Amino acid sequence: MIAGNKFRKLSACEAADFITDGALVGFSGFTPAGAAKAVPRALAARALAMHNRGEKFRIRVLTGASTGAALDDALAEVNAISWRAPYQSSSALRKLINRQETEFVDMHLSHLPQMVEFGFFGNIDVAVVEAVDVTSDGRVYLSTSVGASPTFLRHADRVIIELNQHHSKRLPEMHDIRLLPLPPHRSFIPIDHALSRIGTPFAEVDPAKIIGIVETDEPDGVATFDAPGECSERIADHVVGFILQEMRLGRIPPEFLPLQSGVGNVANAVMARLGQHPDIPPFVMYSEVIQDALVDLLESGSLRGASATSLTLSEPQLAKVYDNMDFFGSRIVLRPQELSNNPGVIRRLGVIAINTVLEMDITGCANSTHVCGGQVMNGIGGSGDFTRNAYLSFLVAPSIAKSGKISTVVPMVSHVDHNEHSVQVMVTEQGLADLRGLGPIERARRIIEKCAHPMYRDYLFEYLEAAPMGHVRHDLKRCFELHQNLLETGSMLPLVIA
Ligand code: 0RQ
Repeated sequence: MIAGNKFRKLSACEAADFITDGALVGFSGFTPAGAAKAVPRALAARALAMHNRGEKFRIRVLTGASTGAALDDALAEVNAISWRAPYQSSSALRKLINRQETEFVDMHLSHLPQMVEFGFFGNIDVAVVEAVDVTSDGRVYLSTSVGASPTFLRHADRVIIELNQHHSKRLPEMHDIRLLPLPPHRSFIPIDHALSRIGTPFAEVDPAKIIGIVETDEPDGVATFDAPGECSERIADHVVGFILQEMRLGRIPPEFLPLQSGVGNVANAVMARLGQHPDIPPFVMYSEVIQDALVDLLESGSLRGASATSLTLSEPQLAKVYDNMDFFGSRIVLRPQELSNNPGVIRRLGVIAINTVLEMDITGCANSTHVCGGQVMNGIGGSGDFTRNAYLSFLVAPSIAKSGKISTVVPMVSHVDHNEHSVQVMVTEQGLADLRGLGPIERARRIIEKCAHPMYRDYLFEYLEAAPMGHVRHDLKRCFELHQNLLETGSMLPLVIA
C-alpha cells in the first residue's frame, strides 16, 4: 500500500499483465509531458518476448497527442501497436504507419475526448495514467499534462496509475479540469478569459476501477530547443511586423489578444521575438503546449499567463518552474484538450494562432501532415482547431526544404489539412501574404510573390498564367508536376537545382 491511498502497489510488469492482446488502451500524455512511461515500456518488453515465442500481441493505443520514448517509440519498435490515434511524432511508429502495419487515425485534438465519450472508438479496456497523487475516493492529481486523461479515466473499464515522484506535488495548482456533458445537454463553457478557472484541480475516477499503482521516478524527457536559425528569425520578424501593423490599424485591440503557437523552433522563435518587442503589450496565451520560451517570458513579465493542456518543458526550465511554484502556479492553467483546443472558446477569446505546415499552395490550402500526399509526418495535431477558429491565423514554413530540392509553395498541396476558407495569412522567410479579402487569382499572385523562394517563382507564375481560365485556375494535368519530379528525380525542379 502507498501512504495516503488504499490501492495495491504493482510492479510495471504486473500492471502490464492486465493488458491483453487487442485491448484498447488510453494512455496519458500530450507530447512527452505527462506520458505514461513504466507500463508501456513493460508492455513493449512483454510484446517482444511473446513475439519471439511466436505469439500475437498488439494493442490499440489512444493518447492525448504525441508521447515520449517509453510509449510510442518503445511499443512501435517491437511492432506492438495495431491502431493509433490521434497524433504521433515517433520515427519508429511513422515507419509502421507508412508501411500500413499500424492503422493511424489522424484527427483534430479537440475532437478526441468527445469521440471517446460518444463511444465512436468502442470500449476502452484499460487507462494508464501518470499522476502525482491519487486519493482513496478517486481523485487523480495529474502530472505535466491533462490531455484526454480525465476522459480515459471516466470511460476505461480498468485503470492503472503511474505515480511519478519526479514531479512537484504542487503541479495540481495549475490544473483546471472539467468534462463536457453529452449533447444536447452541453451548455455555455464559462471561459471568458484565457486564465479563467472553471473546474477542479483533479480528475475523477471510480476507485473500484483502479487495479493498482505503479511507482515511478522519471523525467518526461523533453528535448531542449536549438537556438533559432536565420530562417526562423526571419519568419518571426514577418509575423511580428504584421501584428504591429494590425495593432496600428486598430484591428488588434490595445490590450492585445491571446496567442497560440504550435510546437517547434519557428514557433519558439516567434514567441521569443514577440516577448522582447517593446511595442507589444504584456499578453496571455490560449494554446495547447507551453514550451521553453514561455517560462522566460513569464519571468520577464511580457507574458502575463498561459493556458494550455501540457507543460512541455526541458528539465532545466521545468526545474525553474518547480523551484518557484508560488510565482508560476497561478500563471499557468492546464486544461483538458477539449477545452484548451475548443473551437467555441478559441473564437470567443479571439485567439491569434501561429502554426507550422509542410507545404502551402497558391490557392491558400495547406498541408501539415503528408509528404507527397502519402507519407505521414506527425499529424494535424491542434493546428486545425486553432487555424479554423482563430481571430487571426498564420501558417508558416520555410520556403524550401532539403536544400532547395523541395519548394513548400506548390500549385496544389498533395494533401489538404487546412483549406482556403480557414487560412488567413501565409508566411515564409521570403515574406508574408495576407489573404484576407482576396479572390483566388489575387491570392495566388500574392502567395507566389511574397512566399515562394525565388528559385520557384517563375515556375509558379508560369503555371498560373498557363492554367485554364476559371474562378480558380488549375491545370489538373500539371498541378502535381513538382511532386512527380521530386518522386522521380529527388528534386522538384531538377534542371534549376542542378
Ligand atoms: O525533415 O527532419 O529530415 O530535416 O520535414 O520540418 O522544417 O524541421 O519543421 O520540425 O517544425 O515540423 C509541419 C511537420 C513541421 C510540424 C511540421 C521536412 C524537413 C524536415 C520537419 P528532416 P522542419 P518542424 C500544435 C501544432 C502539425 C501539427 C501542428 C507538424 C521535416 O510543425 O507536425 O501544427 N505540424 N501542431 O526537411 C517534404 C515538404 C517538407 C518536408 C518540410 N514540403 N516536403 N519534406 N519537410 N517541408 C501542437 C500540437 O499539436 C502538439
